[in-house]
Amino acid sequence: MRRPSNPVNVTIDPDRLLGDLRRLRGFGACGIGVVRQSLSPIDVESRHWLRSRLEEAGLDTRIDGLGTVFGRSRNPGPALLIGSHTDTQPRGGWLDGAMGVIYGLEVARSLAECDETRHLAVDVASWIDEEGAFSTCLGSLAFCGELALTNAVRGLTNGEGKSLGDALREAGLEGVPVERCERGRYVGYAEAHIEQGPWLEHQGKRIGAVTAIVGSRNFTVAFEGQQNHAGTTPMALRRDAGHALVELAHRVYETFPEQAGERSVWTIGRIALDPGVQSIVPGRAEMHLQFRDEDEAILDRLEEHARALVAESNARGRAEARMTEVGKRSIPAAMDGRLREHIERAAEHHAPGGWISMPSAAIHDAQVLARHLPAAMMFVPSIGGVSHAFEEDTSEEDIVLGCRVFATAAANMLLGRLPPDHGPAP
Ligand code: HGY
Ligand code: MN
Ligand code: MN
Repeated sequence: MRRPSNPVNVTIDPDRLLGDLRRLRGFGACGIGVVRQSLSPIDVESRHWLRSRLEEAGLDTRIDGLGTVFGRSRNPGPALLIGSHTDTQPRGGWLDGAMGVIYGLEVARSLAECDETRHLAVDVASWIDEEGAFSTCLGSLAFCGELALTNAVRGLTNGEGKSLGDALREAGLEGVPVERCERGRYVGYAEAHIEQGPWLEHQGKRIGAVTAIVGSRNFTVAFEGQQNHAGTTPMALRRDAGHALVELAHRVYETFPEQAGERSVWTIGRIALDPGVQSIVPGRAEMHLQFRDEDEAILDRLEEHARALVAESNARGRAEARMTEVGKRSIPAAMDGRLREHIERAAEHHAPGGWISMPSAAIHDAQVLARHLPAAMMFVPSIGGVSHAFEEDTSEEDIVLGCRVFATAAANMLLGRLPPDHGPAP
């Protein structure tokens, strides 16, 4: 579907953009990948660097009481809020989140350098802990007033067992106010991100205008059997927690397809056997089950089915299984049709016919902001569809093209100018 292009075109500085992306990659570089989990010393260091770059771009900056980095335009609103995250998975790629934050920095600079857009207000945010070292989308949830820094939240721990409270104290952020969304300041929120999947590359497209973002639910299933001798305990007498876990995992993969939607996904991302040694029948076991879909009704159906499989496991009597939801579930969100149309028009302007509208199978801060502001997302291709892995990458040409499209779309979102033929959003 072709759309006429946008009335305003913005010039970015590709070398400056790539230079900042490469510099950010250096904070926690691990071979070709990046390890920069929320509030780790290297993450805090990178936040201070990012703050300095936002300062140099002429924005009023701060790092808030959770670690989110903000750059606020000195121009009067209404503003466009551009954000993403710079924290990574335990073994992450150099672009997941980071690209969208540096796009925001580059858009703020580029609009300020153009006579036709210098009066426009762009605020930039790097949300803390989108990747959930402590709690997924921690910074955007707090900004939107959906999460407060209570003692329970301070007590959340990361993979090393460090509490959020201790991490904030070590980062020098204890007692610093947590920023909240200023009512009436924003025309909307826009986030650019790598696709992290194969669809753009498979279809030979270079830009994705996101229609909706999936929801995600996370559970642990804990199994309580009886630890025993691996040699002397007859098979018929065992209460092998590991056996019960493997059986349930098999039933998930065997039966989920009949309950799932067309784009549902499910993952058993972690399995632990206790004590995990070869001559002991595991008395305890735990597995982590996550599933995602755009439709809450399908997520409900998958959850109900998973609970039925747990009941079925318990009926086998091998070990007692308990399914518990962990973390805050991510709720599916539709993106704003008018903002999305600005992305589609900008894509048509810079890459005629080289774009598609598509859903996001990854979780993003944009689905939190979408509950409070009109929100839009734009994707660039991931090479081989790989992400959440050191090998994650996108060609420099696609990174630069994506920023051109995003900057043009951002300017037009602020100008609120859709060409006269703007019909209702599809
Ligand atoms: O899991 C996700 O979808 C996101 O990349 N954290
Ligand atoms: Mn991620
Ligand atoms: Mn991300």
